[in-house]
Amino acid sequence: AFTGVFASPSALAAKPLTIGFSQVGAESEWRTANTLSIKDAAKKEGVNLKFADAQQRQENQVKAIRSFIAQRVDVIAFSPVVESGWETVLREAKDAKIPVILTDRAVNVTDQSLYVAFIGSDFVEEGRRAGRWLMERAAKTPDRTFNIVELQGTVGSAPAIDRKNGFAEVIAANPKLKITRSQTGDFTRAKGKEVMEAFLKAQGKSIDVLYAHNDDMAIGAIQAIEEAGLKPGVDILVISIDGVKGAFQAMIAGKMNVTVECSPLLGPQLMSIARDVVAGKPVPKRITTVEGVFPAEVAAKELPNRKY
Ligand code: GYE
Repeated sequence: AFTGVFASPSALAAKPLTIGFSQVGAESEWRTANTLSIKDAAKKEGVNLKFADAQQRQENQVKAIRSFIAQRVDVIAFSPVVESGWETVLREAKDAKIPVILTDRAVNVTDQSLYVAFIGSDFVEEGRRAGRWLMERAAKTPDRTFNIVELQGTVGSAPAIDRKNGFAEVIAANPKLKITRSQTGDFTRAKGKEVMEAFLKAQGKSIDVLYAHNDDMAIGAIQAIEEAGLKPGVDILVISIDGVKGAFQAMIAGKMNVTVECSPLLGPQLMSIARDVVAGKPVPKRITTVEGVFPAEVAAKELPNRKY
C-alpha cells in the first residue's frame, strides 16, 4: 500500500545516513579525542549520528545496540568494551539486516559475517613496539636486570589482551627483563595511580620499569611515583601507549620515556565506510590505522603537530 508522498530521486539521494554509535565511555584522553573525531566527522558529512555512551559497561552497549535496531538506523557502529559475549546481539542486528561496523576494538566471534568491517589499530604490534623500545634500552646495560610492573587496560578488552601479549612476546628474548607485577588500572588515571601506589608499597625501590597500556594510567602512576619520593622517567622508566598530548607534556617534563602512538581519529574513515556499505560497495574487512613511536627525545618537537 502507498504510505507516503512520492520522493523525487534527488530527494532520495539527499536522505541523510543515520548511524547509531555505541561508545565505550569517557575513560581516557584517547576516548575523548575519539568521540570528538566521530561527532565532528558526522557533522561534516551530514550524517545523522545517534550517540550513546556505555560508561564502560557491556550491558549498556547491548541495550544501545538493541535500541538502534528498534529505531532501524542504517548502520550500527560501536567500539566494544570487551571482546567476548557479542554473538546474540550481533545476530539480532544481522537478522534485522542492519550492517555493523566495529571501530577501535575487535570482538571475538566465530561467525565473521556478524560485522562488515573493523577499523582500528593493531594492538599486538603496539605492545611489541613498546617492548622493542625497552629491549634497545636494556641492550645498553647488558648486565642489568629490569623489574617491570605492568598496568593493564580494562579486563577482557582487546587492547589490554593484545598489548600485554605483544610486549611479553618481544621481551621474552631477554631473560633480564621480568614482569614482576601486572594488574588492571581500567585505562583511567585514578586507577592507574591507585594500583601504582600498591605496586610501590609491595615492591618499593626494586621497580625499574612501568609499562602502562595507556597514557592516562601512566600519568596517574607518575603521580604515585613522585609521591613515593622517586623520579618517574629516571628511577623508574615509564613506557606507555596512545600518544595523547598529556604524554608529550610528561615526556617534555622528563617524567615519561616513550609513548607508542594509537590514533583515535577514526571518524572520517567510519563515515566513508558506512556510506560505502549502505551504497552496496565492497569494503575491506580490516582497516588498520597507521601509527608511530615517540621517544622523549622528540617530544618537544612533535607536540605542536599532535592533533589529540
Ligand atoms: O588506548 C585507551 C582507551 O581502545 C585503543 O581505550 C583504545 C584504548 C586506548 O581507553 O586510552
